[in-house]
Amino acid sequence: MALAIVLMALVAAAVLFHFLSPWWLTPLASNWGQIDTTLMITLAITGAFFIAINLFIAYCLIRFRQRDGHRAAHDPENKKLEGWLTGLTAVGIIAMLAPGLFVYAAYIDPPADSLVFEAVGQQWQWRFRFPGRDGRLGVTDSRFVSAENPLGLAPNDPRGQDDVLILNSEVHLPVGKPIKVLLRSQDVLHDFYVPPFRARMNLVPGMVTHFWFTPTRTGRFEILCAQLCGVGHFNMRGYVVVEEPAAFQAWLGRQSTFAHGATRTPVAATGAALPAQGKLLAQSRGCVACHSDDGSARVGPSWKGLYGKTETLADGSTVQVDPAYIAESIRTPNAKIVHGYPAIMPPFSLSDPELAALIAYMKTLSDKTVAQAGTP
Ligand SMILES: [Cu+2]
Repeated sequence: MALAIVLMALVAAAVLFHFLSPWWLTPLASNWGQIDTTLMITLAITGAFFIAINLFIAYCLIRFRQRDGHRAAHDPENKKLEGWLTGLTAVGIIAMLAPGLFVYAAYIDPPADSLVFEAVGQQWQWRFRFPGRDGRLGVTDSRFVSAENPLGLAPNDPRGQDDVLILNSEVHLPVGKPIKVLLRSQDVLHDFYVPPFRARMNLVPGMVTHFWFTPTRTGRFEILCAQLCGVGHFNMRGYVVVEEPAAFQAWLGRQSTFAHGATRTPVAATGAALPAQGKLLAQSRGCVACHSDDGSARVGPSWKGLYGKTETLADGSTVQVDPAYIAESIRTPNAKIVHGYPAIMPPFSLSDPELAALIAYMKTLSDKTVAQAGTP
């Protein structure tokens, strides 16, 4: 009897929580109201079954409870009941799956006049690319990926020369226009997810995936990586700024093309002082996911007081943290492993100016200096 009451209370609490909870879908900011509808259909069907099954168990616990002189009878075959249960389950599953098939078919079938852009994921950052005036994206290949060419554009492809590269994690899009998103990963499985758009898609190494949506509201929306892609996964974030088409065109016009040297994170273009550029870089490239600037413990050594310090390595030897060591640790992290830390950092391809900015930033976090002249 007590168990039956607990079950009924559980059902009542779940239903109340559903209707009273403040944690509900964020307001829709794209054309994909259909995705909300399919979610609601699934929730209604699973919710109805959840209520029915729990109340049925509660009923049985009361109706068939143990009483003197009353024994339960084994009823191994009931063709009629089996028919009903099988039929009902089949109808419920078809009703949950079929709408999703139609919506998914539409989701990956962009209108012909869509604006195309590419989002590229890499542990643990987002970068973007738009076609230039020719309206076509240039060919890419992982063979061409380097510090100077982080998106791996084919250097000699004429279609790629005017491609607009956004080498930080904020991209702008025009409101009210269908947008086709091409997705590429430089390393492992990632997932481009903007919750208010109800839109997400995996980035699969070795292939280009796509979907489309039309932003219906202006605003700034967060991009999340929705596949566990390593220790910095939680920090793999970006932003989509949806704005009026004129403002979007003006923004796009201010970005650099592949041919015009838009090959690096444009921190230098901000005109900020070198340490400030380094700090921006550490945030945009995801370094801060594993390295704190206040001495607190994270996955990797903190940068507080690191510059100029003598580190003990896993093999017991020591090394002074100077510019050469920092450069090596970023470009080939497994060359020297600091004692007590796992060898999990992926190599980062930073250019020399970026490295200089990062080291300038690290210097501000330490009161130590390096004796020998070795500043790059
Ligand atoms: Cu990711």
